[in-house]
Amino acid sequence: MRKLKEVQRLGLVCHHNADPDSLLSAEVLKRILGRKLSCEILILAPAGVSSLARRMYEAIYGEEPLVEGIEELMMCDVLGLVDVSTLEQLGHEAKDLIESKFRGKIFIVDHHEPHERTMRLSFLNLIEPTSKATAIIVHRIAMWIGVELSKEEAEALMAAILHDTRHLNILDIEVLEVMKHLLERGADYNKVNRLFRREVSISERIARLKAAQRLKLYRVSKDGEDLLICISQVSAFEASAARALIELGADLALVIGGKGEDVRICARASPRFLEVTGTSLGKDVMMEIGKIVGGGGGGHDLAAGLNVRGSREEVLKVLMKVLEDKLKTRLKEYV
Ligand SMILES: [Mn+2]
Repeated sequence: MRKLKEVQRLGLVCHHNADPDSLLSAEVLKRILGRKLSCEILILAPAGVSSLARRMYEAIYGEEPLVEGIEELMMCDVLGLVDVSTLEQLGHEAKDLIESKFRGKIFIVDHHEPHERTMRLSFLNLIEPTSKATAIIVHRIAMWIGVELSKEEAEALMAAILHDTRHLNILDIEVLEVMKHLLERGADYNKVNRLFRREVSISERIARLKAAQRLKLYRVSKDGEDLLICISQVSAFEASAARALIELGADLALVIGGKGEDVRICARASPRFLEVTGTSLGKDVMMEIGKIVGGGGGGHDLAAGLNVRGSREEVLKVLMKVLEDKLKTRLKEYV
């Protein structure tokens, strides 16, 4: 604190595509230090802020986050790295700048395993790898310097903790104690929890329901295991529709979408599908279809897609053929 008293401009730096733990911890740190220091304090996100963090910030503070980039970083005398463990996480430009101009003018507030190279640049390390979120360390700083958290600050730290602990899936006594204190400070748990939920639009929900209504179901036996395959069609939101069919119980969901001659296939599989068949949707299914019908197809084992110009009927035929070859069985509709 003594060292910070002489600072004119302090920059709190968030990591690349800043998540809620980085952005909201930095914001609360800014506000609590602001009550003890007279310097200007800025939030810097030289490599951007995630949309989730931005949305949460807006819901808690009722305004857009004020974050600055590299130009403002240059103008600071001291930097605090928040939830940042390596300078690589800040992008080239910021990394080079910090290494050349901020030696000994950095402090770190973080819960990742400390990196020698970053620590060599800093005059103060508040690093606690056993803590489940940087927000926990910021909470501790508030207690040390004797600052009372406002309701908004308590909610911001709570959102950060829920994010990093995956809704308290990762838990220890420290998390529970901090959560208890945040509730006592007036944080609304239900409200914070709701911030993680994405509103699904009416058209997306209609697409999901239509996909269920129009689906063709196939039951396939493979090495004594039964697999359920669903094929359906929508005009939009095919990825969301395919995910919905997996949630309904399909092992493999293939949803065809797109307008007119532009045909898109979206495929999703359960981990069980990959286990039983050894078939990767990206490599074995979509790329194969792509070889026959042209177009760009690919993806991962459990999620893949294909874009092609043609007719839905033709693409559907090829799709069935490739699947039958891969699964070494004929697909007959289950009624
Ligand atoms: Mn974190």
